[in-house]
Amino acid sequence: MFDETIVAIATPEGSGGLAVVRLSGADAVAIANRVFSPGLGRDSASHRAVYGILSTPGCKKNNSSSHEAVVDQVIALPMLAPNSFTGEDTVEFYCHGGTVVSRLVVAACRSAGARPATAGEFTRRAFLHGKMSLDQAEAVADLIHAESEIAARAAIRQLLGGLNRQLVEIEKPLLKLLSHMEGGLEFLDDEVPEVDPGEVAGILKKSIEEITNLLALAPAGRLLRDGIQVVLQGAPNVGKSSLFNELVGTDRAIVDDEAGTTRDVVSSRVVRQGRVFVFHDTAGLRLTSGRVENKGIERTRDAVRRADIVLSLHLAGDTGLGSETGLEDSSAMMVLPIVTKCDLLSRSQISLVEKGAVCTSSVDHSGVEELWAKLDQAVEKFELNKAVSLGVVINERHRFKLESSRAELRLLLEEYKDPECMPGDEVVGTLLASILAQLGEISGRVFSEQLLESVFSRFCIGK
Ligand SMILES: Nc1nc2c(ncn2[C@@H]2O[C@H](COP(=O)(O)OP(=O)(O)O)[C@@H](O)[C@H]2O)c(=O)[nH]1
Ligand SMILES: [Mg+2]
Repeated sequence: MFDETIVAIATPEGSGGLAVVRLSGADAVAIANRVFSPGLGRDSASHRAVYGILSTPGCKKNNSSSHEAVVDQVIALPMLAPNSFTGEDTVEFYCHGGTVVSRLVVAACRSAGARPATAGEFTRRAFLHGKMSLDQAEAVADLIHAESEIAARAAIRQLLGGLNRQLVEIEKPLLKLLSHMEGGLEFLDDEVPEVDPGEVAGILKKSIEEITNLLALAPAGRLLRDGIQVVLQGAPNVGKSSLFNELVGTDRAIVDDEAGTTRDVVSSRVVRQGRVFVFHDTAGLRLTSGRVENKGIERTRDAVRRADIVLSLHLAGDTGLGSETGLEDSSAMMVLPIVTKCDLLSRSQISLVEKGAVCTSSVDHSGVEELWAKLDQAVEKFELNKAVSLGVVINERHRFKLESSRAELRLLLEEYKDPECMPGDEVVGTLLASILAQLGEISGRVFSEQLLESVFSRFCIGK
């Protein structure tokens, strides 16, 4: 696979000043020389940019003045192995932007012998050439897709090795223990001293603790990647859609005094102070025989189940705070009580509103800033900053591997609890190898074709 030299546009489609086309592989320089004049030279200097003309191959020398042959004026930048992103010989062409020129540059490179790159293939090659670990490769995708400053900062720190360093620290004593156990099996004549069971238990406990600390950052990882999911919930007509529109700043949801107007979940993203909030307006929960409305209500329950923050709305004058329905099986980390239509209340009635509830009105727009302040406060508790400062963004794949390796570590630790029947080195060795294989898949120290496929297929072409 590495014999092939790949080509793709590395910049987004659309008009822009510049576009970058990247070639990577053993023939990158040779292919570049077939399309680029004056050429990069036989011993092209790495990391030195050269200005010239890019033409369709074959036409370059014989017919360089032909309008049909010339594609663009470009800068070519060779970066030779191993000092490139992929670890292979790479040539980047900086051509004029727009949708046409960069495609013509790719077409010229293909005619000269390159094949189009598949999704994530440049990063996949970088991983396979040992330029980065698998979690760092994932951080490249996180960085590209970051929607907020805080998500971008977390991703760049993970790319610089944040999570990887922690994984290495967890794996080191386990690897040492495994090699000791394996050594013990090879030299049965007592050459290798026995490991003290108490010491083994200590190592296992410490690993469990460190994995637990990483897992505690999993919610922050999800919030950084997907945004903070805020669901508005309450009885029909309480004013959910009106408040949703206030929060997202547009008339996104339909507002009407007819109960049951909102049927589907309407979602909208808001970036505020470098963070992404995703608001979900829902159908009001009530008993109804309407088939479509019931489907909407099912979706509301679903949204509430997956929420990070639920805004639980009550009508001004209603004393039902705290007796909300629909929140029973919510895993939301926070429920904020909101009183709506406060413009309909007198001052004395407002003073009776339960402490902690935010008094809002979509008519005079009051309470919205206070609600934002509460949301900002709530977000502080999710420890996003801790994840950023450690450079640890735990995704679903990492979480799954961390949880399964922790479960196996716990099983192994159980074995050490009974001094009467200590497990043999062989049993411990087998279990340790399995735990290390699970952990190793996070960084890619251990990988299969299937694992790489599932990680890199989510990348875009050109990355
Ligand atoms: N007086 C007053 N009326 C409101 C307020 N918010 C919404 N309404 C009205 O209440 C009705 C239901 O509002 P809507 O946002 O559709 O409620 P939903 O069913 O919970 O989504 C509409 O007629 C709105 O104009 C408010 O803050 N004050
Ligand atoms: Mg509504």
